[in-house]
Amino acid sequence: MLKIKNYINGELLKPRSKVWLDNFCPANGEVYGQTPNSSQEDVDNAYIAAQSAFPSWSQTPLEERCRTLLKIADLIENNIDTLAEAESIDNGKPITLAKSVDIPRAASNFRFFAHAITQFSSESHETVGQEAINYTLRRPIGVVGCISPWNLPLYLFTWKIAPALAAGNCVVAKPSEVTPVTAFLLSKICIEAGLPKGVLNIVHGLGNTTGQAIIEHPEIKAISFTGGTKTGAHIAKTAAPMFKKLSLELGGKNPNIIFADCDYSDMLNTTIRSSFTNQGQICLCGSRIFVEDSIYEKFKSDFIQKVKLLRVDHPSKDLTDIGAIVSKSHLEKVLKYINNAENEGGKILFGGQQICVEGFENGYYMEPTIIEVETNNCQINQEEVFGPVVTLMPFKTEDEVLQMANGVKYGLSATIWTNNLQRGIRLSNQIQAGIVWVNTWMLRDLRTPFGGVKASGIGREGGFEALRFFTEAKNVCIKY
Ligand code: TXE
Repeated sequence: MLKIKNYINGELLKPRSKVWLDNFCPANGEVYGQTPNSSQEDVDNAYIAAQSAFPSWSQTPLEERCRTLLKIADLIENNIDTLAEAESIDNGKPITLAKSVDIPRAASNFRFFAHAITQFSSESHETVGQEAINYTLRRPIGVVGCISPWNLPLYLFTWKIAPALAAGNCVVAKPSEVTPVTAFLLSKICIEAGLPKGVLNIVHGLGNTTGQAIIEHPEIKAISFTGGTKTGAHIAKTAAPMFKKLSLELGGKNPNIIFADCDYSDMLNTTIRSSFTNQGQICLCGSRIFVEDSIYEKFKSDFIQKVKLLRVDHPSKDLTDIGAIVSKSHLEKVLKYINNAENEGGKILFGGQQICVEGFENGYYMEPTIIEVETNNCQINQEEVFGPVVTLMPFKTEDEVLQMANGVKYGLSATIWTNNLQRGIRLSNQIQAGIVWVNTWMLRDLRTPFGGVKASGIGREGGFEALRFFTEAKNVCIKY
């Protein structure tokens, strides 16, 4: 049985706590590994290692830092098959997705930030009339904490770690206890790449034990977190009295707004992806679909036809479109939302049920689900379900759809389908979201700011935004 270890001070260690958690495979419901539930002592040890590594790592010439991070990227790529298989087994996502998206992106994260740090610069200001010049130093913070979720395990873990390390920080990181395996494999890769000991430390465990110890640690000066909004609020409350820097990427309830003048087939194919990729467990999924009434009935029928063709099956099969939901408790949560939606007057147009996949009867499978709703003010349109579930609703005017798009507590992303450029720009300007896609979805350029407004979080990741987060600005003023 796979036994995961912490990565502290360059070594793979059992938890001091001696407490282990079972690791379930969502595709068959079986326990196939154990992961540490690390205690405060383990986190303290990780901190001490990071703190001792900091003076040297923060002073390492950029070229050398860059070279080490590029080596990690290369090793991720060289191990793509192993990592993709591990991710698929641990998370339930189709292996084809892990191989084409998750793992390549993890390598890109390291490669991108390895280069970005060599191009990062700060400002200088001449104070005219006072004979003074100011310049800004961008210094690494010290030891920072990175906490990531289970939906895109290695992808999001590295999205935080890579900029933190590139900027010269040392890191105490915790992946989700639900999907710890690729983070463990990354520890081995870091050892092979020759990352100096203590620069990155990975501690495994539950949110309320290991995670809590990280956010409460008085010397871990910044926390980059992706996960649920409730957890984000708890982290903010805990960290505020210690004045920690926070970057919180939280939930979403994103609108997918479809106008009659769009490129219909592109919209239809992309809407299948934006609804159900990764079993709908991506914070960017467009879970509220609003369709202009003149094409509503046509869209409804075409969309149902296409969704019927999606194959729910074991994640290891090449033809699987929808794999297993990440955990039993999450599957139950998603099914409960569907049940409540029906009780609230939602009409299930397709799906809604748990599925039994032959040979894997204890796996956590469910049908892709389409629910027609009559109002945006219902639970299924207001709360993040985070599963293969979308709602449909017609709209008549731009104003009406804008009200509904903004009529939720979240503000992560939005998609607009129209060939009317003015309308696309007008709506993009008014939608309350950190990211707006017009005529596409999840097209990512790693240089762009990534994050949300309202209950979707604070701060931005990506590009120089991430490097700014992981550094402190210091102004030096010289009178000459
Ligand atoms: O997330 P948690 P959960 C949403 C989605 C999902 C809901 C809950 O709606 O249904 O959140 O999912 C760590 N101190 N998203 O409960 O708990 C935890 O161990 C420090 C959206 O799985 O927020 C894990 O590593 N850390 C999302 C990480 O937080 C703590 C992705 C995320 O887990 C902690 C995932 C604590 N007290 C879920 N408690 C997105 N934005 O993409 C938990 N953690």
